[in-house]
Amino acid sequence: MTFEKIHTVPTSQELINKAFKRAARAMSGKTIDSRDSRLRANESMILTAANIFTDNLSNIVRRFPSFDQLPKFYYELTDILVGVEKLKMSLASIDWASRKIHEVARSYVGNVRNSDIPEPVRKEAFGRLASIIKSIDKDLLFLNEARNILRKLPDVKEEPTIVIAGYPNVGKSSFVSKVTGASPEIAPYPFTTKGVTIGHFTREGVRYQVMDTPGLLDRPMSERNYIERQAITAIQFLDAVVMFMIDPSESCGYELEDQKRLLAEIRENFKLPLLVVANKADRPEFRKTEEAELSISTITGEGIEKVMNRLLEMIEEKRLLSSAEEPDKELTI
Ligand SMILES: Nc1nc2c(ncn2[C@@H]2O[C@H](COP(=O)(O)OP(=O)(O)O)[C@@H](O)[C@H]2O)c(=O)[nH]1
Ligand SMILES: [Mg+2]
Repeated sequence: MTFEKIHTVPTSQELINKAFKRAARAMSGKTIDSRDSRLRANESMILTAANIFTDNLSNIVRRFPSFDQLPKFYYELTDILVGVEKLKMSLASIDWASRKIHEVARSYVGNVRNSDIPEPVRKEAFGRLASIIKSIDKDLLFLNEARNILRKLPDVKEEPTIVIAGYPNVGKSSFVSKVTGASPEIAPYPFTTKGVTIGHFTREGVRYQVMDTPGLLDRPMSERNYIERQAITAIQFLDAVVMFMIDPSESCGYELEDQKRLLAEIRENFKLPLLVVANKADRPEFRKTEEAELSISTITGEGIEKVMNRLLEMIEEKRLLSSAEEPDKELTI
């Protein structure tokens, strides 16, 4: 996943300890028996410390993805969760510090060469290097927090996706298992306690993704806070269609009227193609409703093939449409 290779970002104090320890160690065992060897020893301590700093700093920057190249879904989530501009600014500070360290080290190496007693010059150099690192303390802390948040983002592939919506217990999970075979993985998703369930299936060589979003698309929008709505908004940046599942038998525990209201809400606010499917056709209380285009039973399997064909058709139609126009980035719920 995009964010998994971001390692823990060290604090400024950790960086300082590491660099100066290594600089001291580089000197141990060296015989210092002349002015020349003393100069060289101090010079190389400065260079060793500076190299440790710049290596570590450029590794931090390199391991963050370049945000403008992120898939829209991840870009949106990153922006909601930590702020893309703030990330860019902190990474720019790290870059700046790295260049500054290089510059300062070079100039002090010159000073050491021209000095009679090199130790105080080297100590001054270490002081300057340490204060550059301390000046980016907040950026390092922020990047580490960001890293801890971003690495928990779900592993959502850039594959055509079917997002399942509908009240709890209507049969969403049963549907995902039925069409994706093996037990789907559960990926953590921000602002949900249950994460999202993601399964895959392949048709004619194309891999598709089926996503169930417990806690997100299974209750009225009015029950959500701003940040949850943003998390829902990000879903719309996937290459996805929505299957809204209703349970006309009401054995899910929610009245059909409530289910219809949620459907209307999602239809109104969610700018993705939507297919309404009635589940539990095997139950005696099942009755057809005009909202549902198709009926299925995830237990007997009836109707599922038809639903899948229709969903794939919708994905294809969406693809043809969106190649004509770019989706609106300002979508909100
Ligand atoms: N009779 C019947 N029960 C179903 C069907 N699909 C799901 N169920 C049952 O409905 C309950 C909730 O299913 P689940 O897939 O967990 O619903 P979710 O909460 O929407 O994910 C479970 O007890 C399922 O066995 C169906 O087509 N027919
Ligand atoms: Mg479920």
